Amino acid sequence: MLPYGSYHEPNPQQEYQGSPGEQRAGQDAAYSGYGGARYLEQHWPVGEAQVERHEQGQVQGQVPSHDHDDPPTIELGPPLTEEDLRAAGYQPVEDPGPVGPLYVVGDVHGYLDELVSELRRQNLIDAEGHWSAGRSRVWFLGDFTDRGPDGIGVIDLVMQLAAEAAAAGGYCRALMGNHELLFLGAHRYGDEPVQSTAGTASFRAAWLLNGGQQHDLERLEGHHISWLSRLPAIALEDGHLLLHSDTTSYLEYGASIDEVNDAVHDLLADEGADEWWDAFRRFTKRFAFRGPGGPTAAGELLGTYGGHRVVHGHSPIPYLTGEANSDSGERPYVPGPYIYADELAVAMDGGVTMEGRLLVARLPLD
Ligand SMILES: [Mn+2]
Repeated sequence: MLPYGSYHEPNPQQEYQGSPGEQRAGQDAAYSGYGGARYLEQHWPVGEAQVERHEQGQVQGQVPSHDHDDPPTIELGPPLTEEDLRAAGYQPVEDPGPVGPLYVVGDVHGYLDELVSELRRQNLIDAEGHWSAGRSRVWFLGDFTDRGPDGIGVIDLVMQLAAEAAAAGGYCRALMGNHELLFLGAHRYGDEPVQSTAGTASFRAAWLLNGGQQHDLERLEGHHISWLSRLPAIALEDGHLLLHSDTTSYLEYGASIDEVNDAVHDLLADEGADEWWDAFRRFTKRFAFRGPGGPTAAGELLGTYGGHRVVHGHSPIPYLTGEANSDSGERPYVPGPYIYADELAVAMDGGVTMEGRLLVARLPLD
């Protein structure tokens, strides 16, 4: 377990105490009603006022300390330089080398400034917006465009980071969300009628109804289309099954990760507007892991594709928890990723489009 086998644990996790609305209503604040769900505070860089916990469970000081003698301790977070490793008593490995920590990024939806801010906060990029995370591994969970102001800027940044991360020995990868299908569909099929249970529809009309930004479409270039069209729908990383949407519809495209990803690629390469539309509709479904059947649904995906926990975007946490329906008029309270479905599922869409927040989290969450 070199070199990430020993590090400071973040502060013991705070149980979610409920939104202000829930607290006022006197409801059981720690229980959401969705399969024992709870919030997990972000693994933000440790603030000075926070108490840090030694890995043996001893609480020490108010200020992060590096005075431990044993075992050697490495500061959380990338990048780890060779000096860091040597200082911690490890010999850097030339090749293939240890993999870096794993991060996931929730739905961005064109909110480029918020994305840059969160990546900076996690030390994944530098002040100039370049990859600074060494061998770290970053997965975006899809939905780059629509609703927010600069979808193409987001895609450009992720493509740039993908190249820079690869050069640094890490990676930055992305899943295909339903908005990628919608955006590509609006570009490729425009106003062409498609079969819809709700009557005649078109990709362009649906895209505009779902926050499509004309200036994004006008700036969409061939290299964006090639990159977007090849994004995988599912990935498995360190036991985490990464999906965009909280739906079991992936099962309709294959019984293995490769089958599903190949099926989606083939569909985008070869099929017509109706098949694209059908895929868009399936990957726009949500809330499969919520409620009494949620753990079973999550377990079905995990049993088929592997992993012990599903990590998804797509459904903003305030909708998932029902907080957004409380009509409080207040900004939704999203302290971090949302763990639910008997802890088989983690929601990562912090609802940046509804004044929530864009979430970047290091996995595993505990
Ligand atoms: Mn989505």
